Amino acid sequence: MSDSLNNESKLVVHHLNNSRSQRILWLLEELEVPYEIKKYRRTPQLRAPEELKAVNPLGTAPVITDDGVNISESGAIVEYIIRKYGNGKARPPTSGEVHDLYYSHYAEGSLMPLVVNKYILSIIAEKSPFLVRPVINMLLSQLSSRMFEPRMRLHANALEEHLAKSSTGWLAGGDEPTSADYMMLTTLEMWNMLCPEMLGPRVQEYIKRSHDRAAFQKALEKGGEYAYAKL
Ligand SMILES: N[C@@H](CCC(=O)N[C@@H](CS)C(=O)NCC(=O)O)C(=O)O
Repeated sequence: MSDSLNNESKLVVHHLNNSRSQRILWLLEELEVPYEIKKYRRTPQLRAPEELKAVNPLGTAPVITDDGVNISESGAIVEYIIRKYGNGKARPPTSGEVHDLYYSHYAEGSLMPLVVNKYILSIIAEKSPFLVRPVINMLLSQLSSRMFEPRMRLHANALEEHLAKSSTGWLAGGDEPTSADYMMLTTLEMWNMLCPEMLGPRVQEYIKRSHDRAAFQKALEKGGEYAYAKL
């Protein structure tokens, strides 16, 4: 978080194509909070452009600017927006408060690193020099099947079991998505793009349920390029 001289009155979302900032657009659409989007495009190396460093020294998205202050880290942004603009919405039922807290942190804390590491393994194989590719592929495939896949299976089973207990299909068991869902959807979308066969039917339905929401579709329309969902 950093101070800035931005005096715009409307909340600004610094949005990077094909990125986690899509979850912030979805949240703002659900809450019907007025906002502006400042769009940034990934470089050919898939990095965020340098100018994002003007609002976040780490140069990553999402970032929002509200009341002249820049806030980064999607978990912090989701919590900030719900507290300040939620107006009673996106609140879990009392019985789901602990789940809401858990999944809000688990999404970036435990699950995303696993998904990102699996993704990195897949691109190392693709980008390695042609002659050594078969050897690298073999090593990476062993690493993946011994280290990553058993762990991902544990996560996939735990998620299926949790969703089986939710009568509404949302992670905190309320009638509407809460912080847990805004945080988890993006992580699950990325996993689903990488190896959908590892995700169970309840998680697949969960992704579809989220994508079918009018607010999600509106956010998709406004945000532009997003490889993880269809308009
Ligand atoms: N844990 C951070 C992760 C931020 C992050 O890594 N964002 C990615 C987009 S999904 C990014 O900006 N990557 C571009 C880069 O690192 O150059 C969050 O949830 O906000």
